[in-house]
Amino acid sequence: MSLVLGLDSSTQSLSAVILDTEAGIVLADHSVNFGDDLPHYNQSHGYDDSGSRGEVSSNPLMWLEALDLLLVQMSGEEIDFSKIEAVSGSGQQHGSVYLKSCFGEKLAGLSAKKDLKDQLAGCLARDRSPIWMDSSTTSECAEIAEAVGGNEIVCAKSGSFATERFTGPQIRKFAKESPAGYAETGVIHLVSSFFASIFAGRNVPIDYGDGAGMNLMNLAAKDWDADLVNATADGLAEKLPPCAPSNSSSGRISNYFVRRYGFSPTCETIIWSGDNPCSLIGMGASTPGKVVISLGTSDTLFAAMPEPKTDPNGFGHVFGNPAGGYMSLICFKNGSLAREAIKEQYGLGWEAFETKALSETPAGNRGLMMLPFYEPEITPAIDTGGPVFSANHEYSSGEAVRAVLESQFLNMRAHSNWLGVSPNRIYITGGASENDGIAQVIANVFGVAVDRLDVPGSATIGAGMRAAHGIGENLADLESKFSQPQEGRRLEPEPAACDVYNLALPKFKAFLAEQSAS
Ligand code: ADP
Ligand code: XUL
Repeated sequence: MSLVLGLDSSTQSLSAVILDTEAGIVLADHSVNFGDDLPHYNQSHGYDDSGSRGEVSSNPLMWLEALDLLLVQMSGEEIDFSKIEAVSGSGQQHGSVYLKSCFGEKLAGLSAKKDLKDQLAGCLARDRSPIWMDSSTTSECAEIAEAVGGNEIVCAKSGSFATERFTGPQIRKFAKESPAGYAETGVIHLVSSFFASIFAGRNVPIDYGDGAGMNLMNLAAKDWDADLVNATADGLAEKLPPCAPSNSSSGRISNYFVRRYGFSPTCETIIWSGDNPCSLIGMGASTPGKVVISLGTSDTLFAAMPEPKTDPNGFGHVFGNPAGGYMSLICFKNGSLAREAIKEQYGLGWEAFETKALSETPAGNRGLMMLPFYEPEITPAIDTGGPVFSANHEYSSGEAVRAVLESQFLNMRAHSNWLGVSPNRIYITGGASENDGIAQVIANVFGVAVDRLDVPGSATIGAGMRAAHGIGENLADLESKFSQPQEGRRLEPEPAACDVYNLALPKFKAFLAEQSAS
């Protein structure tokens, strides 16, 4: 029996699975919800968005407390960590943690008698970690692009235009606004490499998957790009951990986990990656051909790519594929955020939300559309100051549910064209993928069948599979064991509805263009 541990530090929760890779089964599945389980941080969804200029951040101490809490809870369930052979993880992408130079030394000497949070609090050079929802760095993006000769160059080098939520522009903003804090910073980690360092007991590299979401890594060279680094902030080269392939080992697990939780001292740690790259693995989509839509806090659409191909409009991204090569990703910020807003506004549960979408209204919603941009949207980059409805009409709850879903997936279809792929099936994952109403709208808007996998949390499972891959297991074998579609849950496209959406697409685009211009 070969057991591995996969973790996922996402926007709202920290989750863990234990995989038996020989048998192909998930032995344990645990989660700590930041808002519910750690209410003293006052971050009901895992972040603080009270900043006035689009700043969104999380408290890194909350993440550390969540890690100890999760492992305590798992120990309480009599999980025996001593049999785990390897650990890896997944982190929400782009978020950054600013640490003093003492961080590495402190990690090496952690006491198993004290909590991580109490021992590491003194190492933080910044008490906040900006996360992917932050949209406050428009001027920093423009400055970086100008310094290297334009966004086309930033994109050719890094795989993306200079992008507000990406780590480089966030670092630049911190360096400009808090020069003393920036000077005190010895190392800047991503959420993924921060957690990976804690498990390894030392500063570890950033993997190519997550490193590509920083506007700092040169995609072709798979290393920090001197022009981008210099354009971002003075002295940044010394503060970045090295880049490394996603299956790199970072050595044996730190003594902290051996003494406190009973891990074996021979347990290997594999560096972490971003949640979307991990999800690519967990969905069994590491080779080109499968398109995945992840319906989490944000919605993302991604696929493995044989060669890096960039989005001429600047909304899509190219990241490293943890299995080697590249992946594309398009992120829609108002995913579950918008669906939840409609659910709350009309006082619905998810079940009612699902039924209404399916039964009370026809496909096309009799022309009633909306732009569901409760928060400034990433794809396309637009701030409508809240949702915009196409008709001056009081939307019933059924009409509102259908409007939010149809507009979200028409928007996704309109903005994924550049990939040039016509999938014959879409694989969905994330918290909202359980919802048949949502899945059916996706099948109809894209005109292809939609499948779900047999496992919960593709990023967490993908992290576990990456741990096994890191100690030499074959990724294709792991995918054949863990990434199988659920039997009997495929949703086929309904031809009449597909026709309606083919006609609705240009109308949606025109509505969007009209609002973008105003
Ligand atoms: P993240 O990884 O970004 O933290 P998850 O993939 O865990 O997010 O998804 C969480 C989201 O899933 C919640 O914010 C919630 O809105 C949504 N969700 C959960 N259950 C359902 C459901 N039955 N129908 C629609 N959405 C759901
Ligand atoms: C991807 C993105 C989000 C985060 C949060 O670019 O910003 O999907 O990874 O999950």
